[in-house]
Amino acid sequence: MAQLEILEFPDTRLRTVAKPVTEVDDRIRTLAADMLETMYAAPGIGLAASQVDVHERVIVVDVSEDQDDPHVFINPEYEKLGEPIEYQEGCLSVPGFYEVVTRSDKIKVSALNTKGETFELVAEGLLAICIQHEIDHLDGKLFVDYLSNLKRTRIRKKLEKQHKMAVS
Ligand code: QAP
Ligand code: CO
Repeated sequence: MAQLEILEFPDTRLRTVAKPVTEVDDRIRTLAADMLETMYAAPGIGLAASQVDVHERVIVVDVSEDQDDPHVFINPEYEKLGEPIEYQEGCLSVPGFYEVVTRSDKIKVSALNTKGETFELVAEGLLAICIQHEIDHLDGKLFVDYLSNLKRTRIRKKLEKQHKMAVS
């Protein structure tokens, strides 16, 4: 197991559209395990492969209180079932910033598990929100894209300044 480095906004690599996984093999299982380790260490509730500079369609999520309910979704797709809900989101790639985003409060997800089997899951509440946030990453999209240009620019400038401070 290994902890992976997380890319931070406005890194343009976060804009890469991830490719479908063609075979769920040990390489993908190791990636998922390393992503879970990285997410738990942060700590966070969700992480997409895009955030660790691997542009393949894998996400991990655990919204449980005790961080003991890991979910891995490979090639995930979803259908909206519920009502729009507003929730204050954060992101490991946008550290220190939290803003309200509107998403569906219920979704039906289909994906492959780490054995390469197809499964379906109806997710509600925070789990549904988090899965939608992570699938956005696979499409090169970040929660800051839903904010006003003014808010997004402010966040970008603050993070760019921090990144400059960190290397100098
Ligand atoms: C996505 O985000 C999410 O700013 C997962 O300093 C979050 O795990 C979906 C984190 C909220 C829905 C609702 C953020 C950790 C973790 C930070 C995360 C930070 C340290 C974010
Ligand atoms: Co995120």
